[in-house]
Amino acid sequence: MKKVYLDNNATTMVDPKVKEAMDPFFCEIFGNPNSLHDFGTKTHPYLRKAMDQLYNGINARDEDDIVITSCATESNNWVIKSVFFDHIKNGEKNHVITTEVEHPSVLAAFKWLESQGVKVTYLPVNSEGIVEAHTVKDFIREDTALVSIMWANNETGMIFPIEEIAQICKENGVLFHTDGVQAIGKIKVDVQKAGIDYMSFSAHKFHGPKGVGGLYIKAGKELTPLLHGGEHMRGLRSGTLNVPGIVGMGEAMELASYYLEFEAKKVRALRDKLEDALLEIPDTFVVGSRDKRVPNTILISVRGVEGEAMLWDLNRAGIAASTGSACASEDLEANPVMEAIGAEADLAHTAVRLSLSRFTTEEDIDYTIEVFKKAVERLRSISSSYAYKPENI
Ligand code: 7TS
Repeated sequence: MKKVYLDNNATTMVDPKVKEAMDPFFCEIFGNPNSLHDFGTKTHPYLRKAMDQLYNGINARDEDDIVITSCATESNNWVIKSVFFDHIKNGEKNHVITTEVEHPSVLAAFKWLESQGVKVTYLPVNSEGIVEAHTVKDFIREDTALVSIMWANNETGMIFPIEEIAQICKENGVLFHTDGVQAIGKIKVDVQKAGIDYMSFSAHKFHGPKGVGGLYIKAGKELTPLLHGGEHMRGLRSGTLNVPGIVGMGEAMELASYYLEFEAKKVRALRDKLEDALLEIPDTFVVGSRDKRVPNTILISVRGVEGEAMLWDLNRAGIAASTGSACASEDLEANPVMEAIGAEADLAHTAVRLSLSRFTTEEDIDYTIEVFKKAVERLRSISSSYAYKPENI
């Protein structure tokens, strides 16, 4: 059976060139970089190269602006909790701002802050699923310590006006963190031009390995270490360095920058072809205008078709997609982003996310169009709630 992977916003295939670059660091160059003997020091030039690849990839000033973490969940939690310890716990400030559509690793960390008595503003999004920069300005208060807003949304692919938001935060003396996970490798990310203070990223979202990520920290901006120990990463984040992971993430970042122009165009063309074809199906809706989205993502709603049911049909045909809704025992939860944008109740459960990568082929797309259309027909024919209404088109 043909296999088509269209869940690249969840994770990506490791690029074979990345795997090749990582291979020597398991059985040959396996020393601990902190060891004084040759086994340890042999890793140093490779780590230096990886750090160069990383800071160049996001146009940070130098490698001192980057700390390696285990994933974006760690990076997001670190920034949010560190701001709590540095600026809130001591009574200096007591308010933070985020959006309703952040990844759970941001939202859950803010929920924890709320449990500590911190006031959190969850900014509402517009019908396209983004927050306008002026909205951020309206909610900043005297005691606002941090604004955390993602660069691109994982469900919709919508790109937030990061540069404008960063500027507003700067003017108001508020720290600005962005979750850059879904932006890297999809659009140009220039942390200095954008003027952000902190940015989280994760290797497995751009064809690197799982279990390694990073945090950009603008020069002069501090963070309190959450992992204390052997003073690794300039004392900011202790723990023996994940050498294969770091080497792999560096290589993946360099490849992402290299492929960006070509890949983005090719991926965009395939995404648009898929989207055009699926929108030919009556009663289907895609969230957000194309030109404001990263080039690989479609969040599509098919009226009358439960998102999970569609996933099963696609999966049976070898196609991997996803839905933000989780299947609880009896209840099907609505996609939180669909709820945040105020989607009609009968559409909130129907969202299916299709996310492409540079490894997606034209044949993958043709096959997906064929399978998807058949699945809609089948599922609508057995749906008790769906009645074709021409006025809905
Ligand atoms: N931030 C965003 C925007 C994400 O999309 C994800 C993962 C994370 C953080 C967490 O990254 P990790 O490095 O800790 O794994 N997003 C998804 C997703 O959309 N479907 O599955 C995982």
